[in-house]
Amino acid sequence: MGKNIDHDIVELRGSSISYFTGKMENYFRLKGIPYRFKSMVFPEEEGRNKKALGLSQMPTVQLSDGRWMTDSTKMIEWFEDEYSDNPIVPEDPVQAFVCFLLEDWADEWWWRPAMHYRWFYEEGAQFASGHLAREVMRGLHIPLFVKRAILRRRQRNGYTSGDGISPAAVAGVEADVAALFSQLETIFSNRRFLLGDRPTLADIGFSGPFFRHFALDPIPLQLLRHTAPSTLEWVMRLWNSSPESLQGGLIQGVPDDIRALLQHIARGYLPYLNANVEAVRQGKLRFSAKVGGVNYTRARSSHYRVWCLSELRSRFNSVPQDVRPDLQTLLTEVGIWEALWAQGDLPLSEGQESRLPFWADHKMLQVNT
Ligand SMILES: N[C@@H](CCC(=O)N[C@@H](CS)C(=O)NCC(=O)O)C(=O)O
Repeated sequence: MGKNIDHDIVELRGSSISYFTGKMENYFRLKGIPYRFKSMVFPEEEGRNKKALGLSQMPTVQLSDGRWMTDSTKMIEWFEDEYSDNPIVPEDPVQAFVCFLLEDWADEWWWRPAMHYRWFYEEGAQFASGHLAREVMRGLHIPLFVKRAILRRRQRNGYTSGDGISPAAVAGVEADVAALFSQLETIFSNRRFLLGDRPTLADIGFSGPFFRHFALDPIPLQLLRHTAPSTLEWVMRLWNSSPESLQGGLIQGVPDDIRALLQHIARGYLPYLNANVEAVRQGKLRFSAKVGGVNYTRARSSHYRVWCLSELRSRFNSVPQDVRPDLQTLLTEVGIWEALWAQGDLPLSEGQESRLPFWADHKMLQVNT
């Protein structure tokens, strides 16, 4: 298997209902990388995470030589290099770029609606607070109902109502999710995976919002059953995949149903990324912006997501010269090109995130509460 010499088992720490932990599990299963899952327990592990990685977030991976890693995107990139058989990034550089874009969108845009469905609705909050209180807060000796209350408040303040989803934005956020479900349903009614008969990085990216949120939390799961059953099947098809699944073929080029997803990115995620850049440039901890027709109020600004935009730009710049004009045409047609470069120089700190996956400079969301 590629460069890896001893195939030692890796340890994955996180929560059994966490977005990015689920994404890593889908990846490890697909690639046949042996891993052992362990629940992260707070507050014990927080100090160690900060010391080893610069911050404490889920999941972390510990290699058999003792090194700690974080950030699902950069961890996957690292493992792809180590386990180079059956790569999950397509060979076609245009499709590869589309995969990086879809993965980033899945990670950074769908996170908030996923948290919304989990924590805004009583059914979701009951389930998730009970589960997390017992799983990751089991070391804390306070009553269960107090743990649950702490969790609800923390998650709502940090990720839903406290991250831009005022009551007036709820309908718009949910309509955005419904539009995604409908677009994916069109794709999965025709194909097994996003780009054909085998999973790619784009499918792994979308396992983040789907596997441990939309297809697990009571309200979105009900929506999926009734409005997007083929998408629900895809969630489990991906989970049930193995290295053999990576033998299937891919479609040619970028078909209309994938272009529709790119247009969706152009409507919401890119305007949001640019508004976030502006806020970080001005040193604002929070910002309000209307994107995709939805008014987000007092959303948290994120240094990490400035770096996400710069990563997308670097990805474009590393596409072979002869392919760039075609990719630029595609991105222009779907409305992404201009937005990708609209902000000029980005407000990044020196070498920001350059040590990932072994050291992180910024948490996904800036801590400011
Ligand atoms: N970009 C990171 C994001 C990881 C992340 O945000 N994880 C969430 C849980 S799924 C977390 O730990 N958030 C920090 C917190 O809630 O304190 C990745 O890809 O791994």
